[in-house]
Amino acid sequence: MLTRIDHIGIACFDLDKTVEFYRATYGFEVYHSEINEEQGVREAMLRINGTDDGGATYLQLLEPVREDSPVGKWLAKNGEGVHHVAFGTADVDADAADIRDKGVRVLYEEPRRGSMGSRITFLHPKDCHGILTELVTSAPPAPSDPPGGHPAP
Ligand code: CMX
Ligand code: CO
Repeated sequence: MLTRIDHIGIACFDLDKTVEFYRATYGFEVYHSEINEEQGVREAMLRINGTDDGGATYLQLLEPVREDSPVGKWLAKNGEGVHHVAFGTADVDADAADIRDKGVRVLYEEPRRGSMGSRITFLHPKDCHGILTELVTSAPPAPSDPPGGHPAP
């Protein structure tokens, strides 16, 4: 069951400048950052709020590390903006299977590694009314994690 908006993925040309915009304009700080080579992105997660399923909602700022990556190709075509919407679930495998049975293309056979050790998959935007849609199961929280159920930065 999808229980929250986990994050909104936002494509940008310059991650550092975009992070600074969100900090200076709204006061949002970077909660976590990493390079995900497989996805071809350098990313910063800005934690916006906790959610009543024990998780949280983030903005995921994405800078491509390769021009031929999904975000690199999308930026070249569209410029900066909202790239995808991600829903959180306790069981990405079950939800992806259910959604595949409904005839929506799920892009990965098995979920892959996403931000902060999560497991992620994507639904094809052409089957989702133009929205590239991600499904996310967060990594289980470590005992030392702060409230919100996510690994510390
Ligand atoms: N949102 C909406 N539509 C999109 C889109 C997006 N983000 N990306 C591509 N499309 C559309 C294109 O506009 C194009 O439409 P038209 O045929 O009408 O022009 C069509 O989909 C095909 O686009 P493309 O540029 O040829 O791109 P590909 O088919 O090579 O790839 C996709 C599209 C969705 C398969 C690819 O982007 C993908 O695998 N995405 C999942 C992985 C990903 O996005 N990783 C980065 C984020 C990582 C993270 O969140 O952690
Ligand atoms: Co994402």
